[in-house]
Order: sequence, then C-alpha cells, then structure tokens
Amino acid sequence: MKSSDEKQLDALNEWIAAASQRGAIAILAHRNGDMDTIGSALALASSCEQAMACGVHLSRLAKRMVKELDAPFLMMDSDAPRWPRKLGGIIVVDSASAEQTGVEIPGDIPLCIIDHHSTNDWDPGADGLAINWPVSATTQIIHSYLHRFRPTALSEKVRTLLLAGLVTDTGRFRHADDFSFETAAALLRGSELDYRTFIESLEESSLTRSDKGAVAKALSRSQGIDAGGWWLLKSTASTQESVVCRVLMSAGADVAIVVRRRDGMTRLTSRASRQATVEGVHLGSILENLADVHGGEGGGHDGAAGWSCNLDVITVESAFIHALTGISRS
Ligand SMILES: [Mn+2]
Repeated sequence: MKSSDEKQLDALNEWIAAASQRGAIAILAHRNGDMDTIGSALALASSCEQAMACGVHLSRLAKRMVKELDAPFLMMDSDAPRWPRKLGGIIVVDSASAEQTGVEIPGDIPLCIIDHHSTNDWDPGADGLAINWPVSATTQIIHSYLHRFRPTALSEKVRTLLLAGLVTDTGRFRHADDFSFETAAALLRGSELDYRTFIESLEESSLTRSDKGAVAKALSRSQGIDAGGWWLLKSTASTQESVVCRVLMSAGADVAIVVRRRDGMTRLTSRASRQATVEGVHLGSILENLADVHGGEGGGHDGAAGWSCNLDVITVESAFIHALTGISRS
C-alpha cells in the first residue's frame, strides 16, 4: 500500500472517531444498491457501534444477501428520508455523485465519500473527507480500512459481503488486477468461507422465467453497427440490461449498449472490451459528457458505465453512437 493511501485510511479513522463523538453515522449506499455499495456499507457499519447502513432500494442479489446474512440495513424513502437522530456524519460509499444516492443529503452534516469511480463529482466540503482509489471495488477500500484499524470486525459475514462486492464489481474477476486478487486472498485467508460454495450461492440469483423471456427478446432485437471502427452491438431491454450486455460482449462486441425506457426515464447501460478501453474508449467519460450536454446522470468506469435521462430511446442511442464514432482507435 502506498503511504498516501495509508494516510487516507488514518484520516478516515480519525473522521469516523470524530463523527461518532458527535452522534450517529449514516453509511449511505447508492440507489438500487449492488453488492459493492451494500457490502461496503454493511461491512463498515459493522465496525462502528454508532453507524447504520442505509439506502434507497436494493438490487435483487443485495436484497437476498442482506436477508440470508440477517444484516441490519435501513431502507430509506427517497421522498422523505428518515435520518438517524443526532447525526454526526454521513459516509457515502461507491457512489459517483450525490444524485446516485437517490436522497437529498442534508447540507449541514459532515460528509465522507468513499468511492472508486473514475468519474466522480463530489465536493465533500470543509469538514469532509473524500477517498477515491482506482481499485476494482469499493469493498477493497473498506477491507483495507478494516484490516488496518478494525481487524476484529472481519467476521465471516463481513468477509462474505466484501468478497461479494469484489466478485460482482470485477465481473467474476474479469476486470481484476493484482490488488483485486490480493484483497480476495486476504479475505479468504483465515476464514471458513468456501469459495466454490460462495460463488454458487451468488449465482443462485438466477433469472426468473419472465427475466429469461425478456433477455431472449432483447437478444432477438440486437443489432451490430460499425461505429467509427468499433464493433457496436446494441439492443433495448425491459429488464436485466447487464445480462444482455454480457451476452453481447461474448458475441464479439468492442462495445455493447442496452437501452431501457421506464417511468418516463431512459437508461443506457454500456460495456466495453478491455482492448477497446486500451485503445481509447472510456465509457464513463463518454456518458458523463453526454449527461452534461443532454441532461440526466451519466458516468462510471472505462469499461462499464450508465446514463439515465428523460430523452427518448432513439435520441439516447444516436447520441451514444455519435460520441463513440468520434473516438479514433489509438
Ligand atoms: Mn462499485
């Protein structure tokens, strides 16, 4: 670990100590929490008596893990969030912007941001702290902190949560690097956790019959386009966009996009191959720019990113294709 990273963990430890003197700490996950944000929030909350993990909606897998592990998670209402009384601080985990949390964050409470997105537009303010490491999963930052300052908090449950965040955010280690494997090894070492059983249980969140139908339809609608030298596979889906994207990527796409329209909002989910990112595609930046120009929220990682806005499906697709076509292969 770099000494600057160690200094940030020291600062985090001091920030948490000071916040818990003032009152309760809300550890806020991003909306529709995936395993990285929920695992990070729950693991960090378990290390501090005054802390509570909370957020607006859980993804299906996160919901199941929270239930199976009987983990305390406070569901929030985005219209009327009920914060713990006497709040000493808010820690937001794995969220690239305030909008992604889905709640209005009170302005007068000290804020700490722990994230790993390369596009990130937080301003933690004067009493705030921002930790942003270019790692595969936010749970790796949480693990580094717990390992250093709260090793006894690394229970079997906490290890399971952290590993689940790491495994899912790396796409089963497809987007991993040496540090991802280091974290995984550290989590497994000295634990009872059986990796194979663990992976099987993660995959149990298999698709429902209606999801499978929706995925099949989305695949039948898929189209290939040569977008300025990039082989783009695109489709629209009513659900399970990331599953559809994964299949399109296996079918040889440099870049895959799946667009979904629901409740007046259009959401674009995108993936790029490693080769495409090496040769110049950064989906997080593309979608952040498109959101700046056309509205909505966009951003993420180089190889995986999203954009939600109120434009129609065709406009969203064309804006993306236009932006991708403008990137020349390096
Ligand atoms: Mn993440």
